[in-house]
Amino acid sequence: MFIKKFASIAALSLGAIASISYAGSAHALGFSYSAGAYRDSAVTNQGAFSEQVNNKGYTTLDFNDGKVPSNDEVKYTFSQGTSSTTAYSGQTGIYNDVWAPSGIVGTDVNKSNYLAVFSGNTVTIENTKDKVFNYFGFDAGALSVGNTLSFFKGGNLVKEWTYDMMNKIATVSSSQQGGQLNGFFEFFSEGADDNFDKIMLSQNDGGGFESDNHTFRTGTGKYEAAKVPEPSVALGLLAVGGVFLRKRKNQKTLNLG
Ligand SMILES: [Ca+2]
Ligand SMILES: [Ca+2]
Repeated sequence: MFIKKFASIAALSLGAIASISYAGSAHALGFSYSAGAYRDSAVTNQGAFSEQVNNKGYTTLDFNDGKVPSNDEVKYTFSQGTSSTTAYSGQTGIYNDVWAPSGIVGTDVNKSNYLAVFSGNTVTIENTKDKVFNYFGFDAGALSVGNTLSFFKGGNLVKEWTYDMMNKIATVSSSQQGGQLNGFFEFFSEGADDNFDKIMLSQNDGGGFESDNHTFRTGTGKYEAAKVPEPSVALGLLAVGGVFLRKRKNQKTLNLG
């Protein structure tokens, strides 16, 4: 119990450090890490999702149909013009294999299709409405040296994240991936300066850059998360409900007695 509590406090502290250390630059695109959430608590084999996945105003693309995603808000392009639907070593594409980003614990193996990017083929994600995003979250996993995530606005680089930045705070280790780390990474604008209209996923080394469950929010200026009840508040309400139930039960016993 103590160890568990300590581990969660340590994870929280690391998250806080990550947010603070990147907040000093001119374009302070915020950054946070968590193990992620499930879209449906009964389905744990689709990777981790944003806490916001079921909230209005967010778009989540899960790659599950195996096709290159496109909708009226987001467009994906591959620099080589093509992508593979078959998983074999070193292929950029959309498919499933053991390197799929895991769920919120390493033993929740992701059996769904995901996006794999290898050296020589970059994936570009653009806002199709000529608007900007102020939030992007994704399940990244089996993190490898060379994983690079770049955010742009009007062709100018806003911020770049590298393997080193992501891997040092990730905590979800997958044994089927030889202990490589996974997790849900979120990037959010602090103001108009760091809104972004383009994201590039590239890989600058031998391994792959695997990700799943990309969540976007189109919006200008500072990112404001959708209001969801804090887990502690929900637990508090449950506890209060429990007290009332017990009181009523006691009352009933007394009356009967
Ligand atoms: Ca998927
Ligand atoms: Ca990898």
